[in-house]
Amino acid sequence: MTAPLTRRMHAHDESTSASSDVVSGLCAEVLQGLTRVPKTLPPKLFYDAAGAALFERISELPEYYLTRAELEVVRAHAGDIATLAGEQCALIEYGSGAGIKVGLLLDAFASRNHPVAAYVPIDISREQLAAVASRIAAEYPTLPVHPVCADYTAPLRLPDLPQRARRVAFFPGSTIGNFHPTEAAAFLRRVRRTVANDGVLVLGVDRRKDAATLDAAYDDAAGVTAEFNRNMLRRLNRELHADFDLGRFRHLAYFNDTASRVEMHLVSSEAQVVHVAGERVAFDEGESIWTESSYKYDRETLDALVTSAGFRITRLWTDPGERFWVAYLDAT
Ligand code: AVI
Repeated sequence: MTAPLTRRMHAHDESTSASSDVVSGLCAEVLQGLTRVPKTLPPKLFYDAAGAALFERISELPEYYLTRAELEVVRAHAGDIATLAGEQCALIEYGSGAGIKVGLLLDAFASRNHPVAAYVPIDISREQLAAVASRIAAEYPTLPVHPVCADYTAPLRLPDLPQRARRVAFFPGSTIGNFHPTEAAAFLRRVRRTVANDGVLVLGVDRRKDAATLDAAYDDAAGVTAEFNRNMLRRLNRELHADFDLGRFRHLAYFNDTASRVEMHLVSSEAQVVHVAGERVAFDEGESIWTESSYKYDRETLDALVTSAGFRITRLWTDPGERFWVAYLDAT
């Protein structure tokens, strides 16, 4: 008989234990970023409920190839991943989002008769996490699901997992690209400690390519990415009592070839003063808030990154258009 969801899903919430600390921590981080030169805001602020919905729309845009390209690779190679990883894996997904790709992996494990010992989705968006966890628990009735609501850019504690289970981390979507290289290495080292010596990381990585393709992917004709970017200010207005006038900030996205990253900014169209949590923040005309970087990797930079974190590339798969990689990394 199927265990009830409440028994199979042990929600582990890293963010409710001290929610006022979380808000004041966020406030301090925002104010620190807005008083820096250049001004910055952390990309994790994108993902309130409206931002998560806008990101879903982005992933369907004709210009935003990343999600489709990665899906092509996962569809083609989920079976290889399940074969390489073997039986009794605990699947830990960083940033579970809508949970489509992990479904392909779980199906591949099931079709090889490789039971999965546990599924641990980790996400900062509580609504999305709850939706994914209950959908996966309903679709895979024998699978123990342990959702963790947390900001995985910081160290976090995972629920206890079966001792014998091989830990397979899954970090899709090229979210690794949203970390600056030193932060990416530090994050991967934490993943490496989590998966331990016989562990695995399946990593989605966007490949370096021509600037025109990248510029279009982050500045779509329908303006959805611009809306996604500006939504961050809407969130600050609501949650930190800010008074940003969204009409006075323009979306800017471009490929910085030297740094191999797409940068997203919100540019102040005029000199203005904004208040955030009671503090005064002055902008010059044309001054920007740097909201996101999306690093694009080639083979050499990817190799250097994963090696520095204690992994090696065992398999590297790409889509037919050679735009995106899914890397199967073993712990060394
Ligand atoms: C989530 N992350 C990998 C996306 C990216 O492509 O960097 C976020 C995004 N930003 C603008 N469009 C999509």
